[in-house]
Amino acid sequence: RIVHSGMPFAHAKIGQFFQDKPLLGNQFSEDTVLQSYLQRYVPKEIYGEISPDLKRFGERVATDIYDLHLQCDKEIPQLEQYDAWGKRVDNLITSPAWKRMHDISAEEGLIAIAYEKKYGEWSRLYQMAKLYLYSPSAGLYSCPLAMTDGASSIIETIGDENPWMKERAYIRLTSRDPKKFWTSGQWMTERRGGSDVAKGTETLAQLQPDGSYTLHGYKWFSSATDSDMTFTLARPLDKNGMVVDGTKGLSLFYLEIRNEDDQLNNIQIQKLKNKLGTKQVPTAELLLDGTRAFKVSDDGRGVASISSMLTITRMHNALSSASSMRRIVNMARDYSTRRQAFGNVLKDYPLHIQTLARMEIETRGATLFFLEMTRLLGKEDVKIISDEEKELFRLMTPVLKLYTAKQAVSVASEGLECFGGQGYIEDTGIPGILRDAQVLTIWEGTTNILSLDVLRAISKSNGHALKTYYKEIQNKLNMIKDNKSLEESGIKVSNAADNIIDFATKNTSSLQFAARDFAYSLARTYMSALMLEQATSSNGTDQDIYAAIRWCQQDLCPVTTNHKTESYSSQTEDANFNLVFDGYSR
Ligand code: UCC
Ligand code: FAD
Repeated sequence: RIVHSGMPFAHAKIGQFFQDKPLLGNQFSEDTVLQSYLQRYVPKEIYGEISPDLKRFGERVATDIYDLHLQCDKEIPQLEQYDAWGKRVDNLITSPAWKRMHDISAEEGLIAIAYEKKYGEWSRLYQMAKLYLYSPSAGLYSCPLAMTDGASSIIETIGDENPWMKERAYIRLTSRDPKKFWTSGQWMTERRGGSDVAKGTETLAQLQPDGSYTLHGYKWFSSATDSDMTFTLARPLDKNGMVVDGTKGLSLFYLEIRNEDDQLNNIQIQKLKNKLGTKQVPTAELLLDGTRAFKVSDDGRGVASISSMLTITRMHNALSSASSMRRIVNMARDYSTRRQAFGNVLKDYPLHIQTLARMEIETRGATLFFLEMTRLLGKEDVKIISDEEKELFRLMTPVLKLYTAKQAVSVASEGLECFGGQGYIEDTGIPGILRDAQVLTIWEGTTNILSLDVLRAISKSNGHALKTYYKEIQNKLNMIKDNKSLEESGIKVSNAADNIIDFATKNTSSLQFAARDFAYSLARTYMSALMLEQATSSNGTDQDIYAAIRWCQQDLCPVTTNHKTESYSSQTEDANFNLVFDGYSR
């Protein structure tokens, strides 16, 4: 029996109990995996210089920048197509918070750090670590930043043949001055297709007497349409008005969105997309109606030339996946100390903590994978990467992107449930984490397309990339040799690596059909090795050991497991087809 002193709802009308909201701590100081990895690799004196900045920024992303993030969620972009007098104006209206994110990105050097190269090969890790902290508080400004980083990388690669691009765009894309800082778009997708760009691209490029081109086409998805410039693909018309079909007809073009007089460069913003998530980003359909552009690749080298941008944006995708997992786990962990049910705080229920622990393991795996790839990218940036490391990086970038994106959706969904009904309520900021995670599997290449890209990387290296992969796993396993508690896990990983090679060697004809399971196998096995390496490193903790063992307990090589039941045979293909189309009558 409870004795009431007065009637609780009579006075306050809304009752007396208010649930404490989850609080964010310093996102760098609380991230033991990030700190530990950086300490493991970054030379001491450099770590001593960058860690105070990361710590300061770790606080900002939990305070003033997080407030802006929530504001971006609320004040989504609008398009004013006509003025009151019927004139077409295509005025894109973005929130003050979104604009502030632009300035913060410059001031914090979120692109600049990687290109100033003050810390040599470690500059990239520093930049990506900072972006990882920023991403879940960025109001999706992480999207234009990814493309800006990719554009800077293209200019670095092909800038010597186009020095004007360095003088005009590169210095702005990599600037720390908000007034100068430019962002870039990346327009590849057209109505006919975003995966099959070679067949999908209808945009035509007409050569002009001054050597520039005018573009005529329709770009179906343009994220962050408020950018200053973009790279895009188009088919140059020859003297007879003919174009070359397929990938060999595509060239890479540079264009600026606005002319010197601030008018759109013969671009019409047809509409803003009505999306499931990423609502903060002004994603539009664009009509290019004589847009002035410059060809910056050789004829027919469009896709190959934009691929360095794809590599960078896919790395950003992975950092967003890992960091969104980290964020929801951190929030759910804090909430578990504040929310009571059945007389106890949630953290006292082992079943609830088991749920959080599983999310934590996924997050750790994703974070280590992303950091390791970033370390290789840093070496590539300063041209000290070995051929084998380069091969590994090429092979594993699509694997990293596809696997972490899927993890992010699953962890975000589980994380949302940790808040019960409140997880479903928009103004907590939590549902957005799930909605924004879903896109990570789609843009920058869907799961299947990236699985096929993995096979492209293997065949381009004549299979050598797989040998390098295998060697790398063995190298990492060598480090855990003397550790008894990890012995069993090590054997499992070693067997999984053997099975991967065995499958690839014996089943060349079914590799396409098995591509997704194959990519998952590469991911899980590699992540196992990374987690074991972390666990046995000099700063590995009991938690690292436990996480590694737990990670290795899952099916590391689904391609072998599924091969036993599905066999990736033509019979399975037929059976799948008949199953899916059972009852389909059109
Ligand atoms: O979605 C987009 C922006 C979203 C907003 C930014 C978010 C960033 C994250 C932020 C997080 C918050 S932009 C659209 C992205 N679109 C895609 O990712 C396209 C997906 N489709 C593919 O990836 C396909 O595999 C294609 C388009 C690459 C296939 O093209 P092709 O032309 O049919 O393929 P080919 O003929 O095999 O390749 C043509 C050339 C070859 O070079 P060469 O001729 O030297 O042999 C390939 O080796 O391109 C090379 N290549 C690559 N090189 C193809 N892919 C790659 C690669 N990944 N790396 C290196
Ligand atoms: P499709 O190619 O039609 O694919 C449909 C399905 O078929 C997918 O599941 C795919 O995996 C599968 N599939 C296709 N081919 C195969 C195959 N050979 N084998 C097995 N499965 C296959 N693009 C830009 O260029 N710039 C942008 O700024 C941009 N921003 C975006 C923002 C958002 C919010 C979204 C959602 C998309 C954006 N995109 C952008 C487009 C995005 O990159 C494409 O949607 C994506 O690459 C997929 O292309 P698609 O939509 O044509 O799908």
